[in-house]
Amino acid sequence: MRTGEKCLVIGSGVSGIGSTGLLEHMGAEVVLYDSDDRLDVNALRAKLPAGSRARCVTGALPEEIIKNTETVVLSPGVPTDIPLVNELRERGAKIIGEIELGFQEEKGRVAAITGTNGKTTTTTLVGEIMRAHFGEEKVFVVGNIGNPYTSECLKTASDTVTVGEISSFQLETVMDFHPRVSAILNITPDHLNRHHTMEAYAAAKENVALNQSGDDICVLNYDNAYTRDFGGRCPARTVFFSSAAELENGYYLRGDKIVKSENGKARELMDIHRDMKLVGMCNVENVMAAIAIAEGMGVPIETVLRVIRGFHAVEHRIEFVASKGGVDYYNDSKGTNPDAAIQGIKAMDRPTVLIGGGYDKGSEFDEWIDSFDGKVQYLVLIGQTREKIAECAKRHGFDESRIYFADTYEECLKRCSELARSGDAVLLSPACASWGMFPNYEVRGELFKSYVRGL
Ligand code: UMA
Repeated sequence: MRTGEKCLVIGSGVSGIGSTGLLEHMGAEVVLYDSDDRLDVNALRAKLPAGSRARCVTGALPEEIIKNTETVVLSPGVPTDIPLVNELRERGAKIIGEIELGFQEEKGRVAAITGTNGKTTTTTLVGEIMRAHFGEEKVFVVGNIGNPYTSECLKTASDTVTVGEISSFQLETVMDFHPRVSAILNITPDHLNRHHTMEAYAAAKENVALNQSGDDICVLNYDNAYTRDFGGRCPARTVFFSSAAELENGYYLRGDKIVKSENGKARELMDIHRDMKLVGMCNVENVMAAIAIAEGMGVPIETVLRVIRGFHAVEHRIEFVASKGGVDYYNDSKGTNPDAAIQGIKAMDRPTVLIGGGYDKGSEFDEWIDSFDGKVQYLVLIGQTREKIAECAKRHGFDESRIYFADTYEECLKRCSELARSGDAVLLSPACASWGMFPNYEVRGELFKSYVRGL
């Protein structure tokens, strides 16, 4: 970054605030812009560090800024193909994302985790393992998990480790981003209204390994067609994990045991019931990926296994909330797409009242409904997608009289508590994003939990 370089940051959420602060530190002249004209410029300024000289603009972007901008830093939620970004690109501005900007100041080693589902659990677990080995103050956990990279990268040093949860939105705009170890946990349909095609979505995910070489490691899921196929093209040394196949080399599930195989010689590492507090096959896969990533980063296996033994579920991911009148309530607000929600329903081992619906990302719900497997007794639907889900459920033979609509989460919970019998589970696993009703899935999950506790 040149001193005085004219930079435009688009989006004034946490990523935009982090990017603006970092760019100013790098000596750039910054405009922080948000297209939402309801936002107050003074409120934006108040979010910036004291002494910031960034110009804040909301609503329409003046022509003189568009003309003078040399570098644009996009927040993850800003699509790369909107007219404004296209115009800036055509006029010769360099377009990067917030992760790329953060990486420009990275001085240590990076482990980057992407995938449609399991990112947050795996990233959190890998972060804990790294802290146990390298020390609390030597590890930074950043990215889609909610902590912008640009807010942490200046603290990195040659002996620190950054663990990043990196979304497809963030990977669309990387250029030099180069993790020592990367991982693609799985690729299934999601965010198609943003990426338009599965090919474009998968290509964005594959960018995590864009700058890796044979000296680096890419951890991939052998059971997922997209990631297995990528193994053949990936520039890094690939390490596979599998919950379904025995591998000559890699990590796999044999009965109840996770084993590590080297040239066909398998060594037992742990028992998934005795040594894991996490539930569900998705979490067995996350744990295998975390072991592969941590070993790839040089952590001794004893430390890895010790941390896994003590590790509990991440908030909002198949999280047990409370038992009320013999009914167990689970919060899986992080089930923001059908595939994630399939993992949620698979983890239930009893009759379940399922809460679904939310923002319409253009997903199809057929596979999710097929995965109900007779377990779902009632569907309580809410949000923009509720009719679409109800229609799909009926097409798949789900009894119409067992489908209910609700307008608010309060009403939803009331209905669930009436429908569930002692011994049942109530599961919030909506298969949809929370946007439109909530700013993010965390707020949705918190609200659900507060209503459950109040029952
Ligand atoms: N905006 C514009 N122009 C646009 C679009 C948006 O100005 O064309 C503005 C909005 O008005 C808003 C701001 O951009 O004020 C929001 O920016 P943002 O959506 O990038 O949100 P941030 O607060 O910066 O949060 C982002 C990630 N959000 C998204 O990817 C949508 C957070 O992931 C992430 O935790 C954070 O950066 C830190 O890295 C959330 C998410 O939902 C959790 N991720 C998706 C997912 O997990 O499925 C990918």
